[in-house]
Amino acid sequence: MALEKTWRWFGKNDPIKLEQLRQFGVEGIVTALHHIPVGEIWPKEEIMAVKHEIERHGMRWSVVESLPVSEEIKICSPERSLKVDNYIASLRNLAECGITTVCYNFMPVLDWARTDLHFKNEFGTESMLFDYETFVAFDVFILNRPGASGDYPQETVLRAAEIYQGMTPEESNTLAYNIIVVTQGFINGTVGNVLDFKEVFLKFLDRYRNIDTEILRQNLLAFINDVVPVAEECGINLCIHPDDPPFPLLGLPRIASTIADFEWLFSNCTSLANGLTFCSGSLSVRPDNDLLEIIEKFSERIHFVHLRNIKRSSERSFYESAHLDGVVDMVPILRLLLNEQQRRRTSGSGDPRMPFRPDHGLKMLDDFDRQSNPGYPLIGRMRGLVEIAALQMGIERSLNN
Ligand code: DNO
Repeated sequence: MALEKTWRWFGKNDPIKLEQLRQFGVEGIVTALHHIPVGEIWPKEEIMAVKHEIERHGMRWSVVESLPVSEEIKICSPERSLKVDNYIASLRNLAECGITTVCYNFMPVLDWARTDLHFKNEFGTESMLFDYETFVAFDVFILNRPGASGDYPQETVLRAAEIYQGMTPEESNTLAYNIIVVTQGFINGTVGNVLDFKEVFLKFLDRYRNIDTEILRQNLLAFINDVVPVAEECGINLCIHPDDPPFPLLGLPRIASTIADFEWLFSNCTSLANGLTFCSGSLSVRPDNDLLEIIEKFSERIHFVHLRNIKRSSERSFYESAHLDGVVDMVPILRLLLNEQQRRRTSGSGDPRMPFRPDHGLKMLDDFDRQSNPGYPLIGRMRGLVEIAALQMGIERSLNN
């Protein structure tokens, strides 16, 4: 027994090719129809084309990551109902094609954030870093978001000012471009690769002017109430991805960061089709998130697993580390997940595949010679996949002996 070994693949343009993946044991693919603009319907023929391509290489399309939720749904604008209808149509199409695990997130505007995409680790590897004060420098001094400095304690703003003063104009432009365009672009970012990306971004942020935590929660719940009954009817498991990082940024609310957030979401809609993507890397950034408690509380609704590790550099700052080396102890996490898989197998209730993917990876060895999306190198992720697979086997054997 083991969690299904999956791999995020970005489609035909991904420099890492499907034919390479079976070589090191990948069983399932995690992907999306990246070429379809957010909010439009995913047609069945296009889903089938990708599915066949994956199957031709001896794997299965295990998980959709992500079927993105349009900003119109998150802010509940007048186009909301059209976007929800489209979302539902895509879900039905996916189900008809036999793809039944769908990950999404409900983060306003930015899907995830890092301030350094080339952080040098010891021994010559590279990963991504999020430095809170540098992010504040971006928000307050580079983006010049109106009212931004009032969203942070004064000492944080002062420290951010020092950081900003130490940057060249080129460095500050790269920081903004990385946050708004580079880290978002390959996963269907909100702001395209346009010259005035900062202005466009500010406009998107401004649409949340009157949206606080409570309103965003109500908008999420309205979305869940619309789509979960359909998902349930057609056998789809939806799974929300936690906020990354799991605290408010840019004056925007965050509602999928803590155990309390998930308790709220799952108690307001108890269907198991209303599920969770357990992401160890995102959740562990907050020391007050007890990852084992999260698994234990929500185990039957964990439909997808992201395994990744971090090291904290200060209170809200962290960098990504090797999968088995960091604040996340993978051993008890895997033990609980394997227990849940066993429960599903013996009880016959719930999908027993429990797909996991090595989320992100260190850039290492000839990853430096190969183009890849930030966080998604070949060798570093392969190392994570293999380490986690081997660890599971060890846990499994020790449990059974
Ligand atoms: C980045 C990812 C995110 C994640 C989405 C899920 O590498 O962790 O893009 O896939 O937030 O909806």
